[in-house]
Amino acid sequence: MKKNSTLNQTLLKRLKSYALTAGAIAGAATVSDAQEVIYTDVDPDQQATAAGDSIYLDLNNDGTDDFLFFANSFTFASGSVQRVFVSPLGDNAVQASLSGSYAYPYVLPAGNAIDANQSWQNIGYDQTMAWQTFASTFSGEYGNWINVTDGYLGLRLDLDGQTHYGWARFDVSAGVATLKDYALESLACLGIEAGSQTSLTATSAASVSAVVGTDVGDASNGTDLEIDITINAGGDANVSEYRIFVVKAENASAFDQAAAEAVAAGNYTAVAPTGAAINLTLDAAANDVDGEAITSNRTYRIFVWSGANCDDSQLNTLSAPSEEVSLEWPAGLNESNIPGLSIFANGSVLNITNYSTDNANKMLSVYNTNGQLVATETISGASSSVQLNLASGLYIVTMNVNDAPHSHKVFIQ
Ligand SMILES: [Ca+2]
Ligand SMILES: [Ca+2]
Ligand SMILES: [Ca+2]
Repeated sequence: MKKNSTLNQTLLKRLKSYALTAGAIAGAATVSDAQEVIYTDVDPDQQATAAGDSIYLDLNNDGTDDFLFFANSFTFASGSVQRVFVSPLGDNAVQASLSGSYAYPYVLPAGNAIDANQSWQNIGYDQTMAWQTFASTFSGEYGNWINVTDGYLGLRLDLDGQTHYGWARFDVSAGVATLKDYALESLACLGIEAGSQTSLTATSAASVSAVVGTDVGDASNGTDLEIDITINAGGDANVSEYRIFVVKAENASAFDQAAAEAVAAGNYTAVAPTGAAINLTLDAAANDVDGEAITSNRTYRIFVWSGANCDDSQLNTLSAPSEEVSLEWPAGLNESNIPGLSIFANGSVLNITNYSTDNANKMLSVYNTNGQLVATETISGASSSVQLNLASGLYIVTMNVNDAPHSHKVFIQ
């Protein structure tokens, strides 16, 4: 897509001050979230011809100037100097080489890449496009823009911390700079080709292909949860960071891309892409996406977010959810290995029936879901009833029967 606009009012006012003829003024296009090239034909072309002549370029047509071009040519008794400079304003930058304390903007041919992989300079003062000194004692020239027709200058625009790329087309000759047209890619971070009025294809961050969560411990924190992530066959294309989100199973159906973007740092686990499958257990302090500590006896689903190299949320992706993973406590809960044995709660009374009389006088242990021992009881006979003075909730009762551990979940009321 492309969009045409004319020079904005601010630029035109400045240019009029240099006795240039203003062209027709229409509504100037500004940067939006869309992916499009905003192209502006400078009509008529604008020139800086003599010492002090300036051209202010408002690359995104928002009323704030982004680059200053100026001629600085003069004569003296034994010669003359013809110079054209560019100053990127604010945090903007020009595609240029750096030599000592001088930056020399490149002359790009049509089609040349203008993107994050280039050399960008903002040295805080003038960058030399063209500098020619003609004198009886000395002649010299510096810069890439000496006698150039239809050269493209690569431009990088910072808009509220987001990076945009664009170009401007100039002729430079004999100390005269002529701005002909310019363009800016509206989608942050996406590069542009010199001279092009068509957007490049934006590449979303590759989504991972499979996520599995497994209960591997009984610490009742993040270390119980092992995460296995299968990377797509295409690898980590355009991924700068993965984020592992642990979502309560009951909330998983509502967890979408927008929700993922809003999860606070500290409530996910960040992993750098390496090209390899990812296998890790979470930290003990890991939280779910609601900011609650990961713990036992909860059921979760895991999502993996792929953050794009380009800092633009439109290019981030979110995986499908994992299957449900329940963090059981204790691991290996074994509720059925003793035929006939039954452990159940009736209100606050724990009933144990039909355990082996060979193992009478056994110690029975009661744990809360944090793994803390909260009660012990000695029981005997074929059946027992034990009054427990515990808060209402889920507990784990363990007992050895014929030297085999036996565990059972009970809900005490
Ligand atoms: Ca601007
Ligand atoms: Ca033009
Ligand atoms: Ca567990």
